[in-house]
Amino acid sequence: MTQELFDAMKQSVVDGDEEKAAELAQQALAQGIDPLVAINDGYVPGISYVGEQFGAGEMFLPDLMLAAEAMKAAVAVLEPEMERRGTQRQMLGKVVLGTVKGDIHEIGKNLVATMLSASGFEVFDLGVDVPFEKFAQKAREVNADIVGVSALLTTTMVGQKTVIEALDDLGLRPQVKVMVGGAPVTKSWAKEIGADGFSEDAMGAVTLAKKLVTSKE
Ligand code: B1M
Repeated sequence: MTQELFDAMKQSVVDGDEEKAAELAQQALAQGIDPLVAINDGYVPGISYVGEQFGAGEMFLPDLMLAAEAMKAAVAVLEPEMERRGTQRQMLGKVVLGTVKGDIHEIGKNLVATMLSASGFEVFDLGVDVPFEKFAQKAREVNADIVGVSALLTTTMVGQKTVIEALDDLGLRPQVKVMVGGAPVTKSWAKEIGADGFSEDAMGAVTLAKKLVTSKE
């Protein structure tokens, strides 16, 4: 039964059907399904499939855009419940987060923001296509504990290194920790650029952020 729902979720993203995607998200909530499980087991397989087809030249940019809109519509329905589940919490730290300059992929970054915020972090989400220095300026302004930089393109992930340099320029390292993520980002890349950590997904980002603030104490 649940698998049928997950299959329909995947299909709604593949079809780029915003309305259906949102309706299925409502159904998942009504059935008491954990919203993050619905995202990971229902919608992510859909967007991953579309990404593969796009990479193989079988689907095109408009398909990718429609799929992304459907996925966003579903996440928008699930987000309040994700936040609600994180209500009994203490403030763990401040995170400045964004997708690096030249890159407009926001779905994964938004999920990371939601999960961090639901887990007790105060998140300053700078959005997408964020200039390198803006991460550093915001970190100084809000006295951030962590700066999180997302990148989905092999051409933009080098910008993660530039953000670290911008933090260095303002004398904010190593006090302000840096975590990086996004589909092409690896542990060895994080190490190479001097980041404090990398995570493959939104839950991992929460675990990592908790570790990073603890290491500061
Ligand atoms: Co783009 N795109 N895209 N795209 N797109 C990819 C990334 C691509 C792999 C598709 C492919 O070719 N197979 C490819 C990149 C190739 C490469 O560089 N290696 C690609 C390309 C080429 C492009 C364009 C250049 C296409 C073109 O115009 N010719 C263009 C670039 C635009 C730009 O940014 N300048 C482009 C545009 C777009 C859309 C606008 C159409 C749309 C984004 C819409 C939006 O975000 N509002 C889009 C989409 C949807 C994708 C795919 C299909 C899906 C991305 C996504 O949302 N995944 C993607 C293929 C793929 O990844 N399978 C693709 C779901 C999301 C939940 O996962 O974002 O990985 P993800 O986030 C995860 C983790 O990575 C991690 O946690 C998240 C949650 O689990 N994570 C972090 C992410 N950030 C983190 C930060 C952290 C920690 C963890 O700490 C700070």
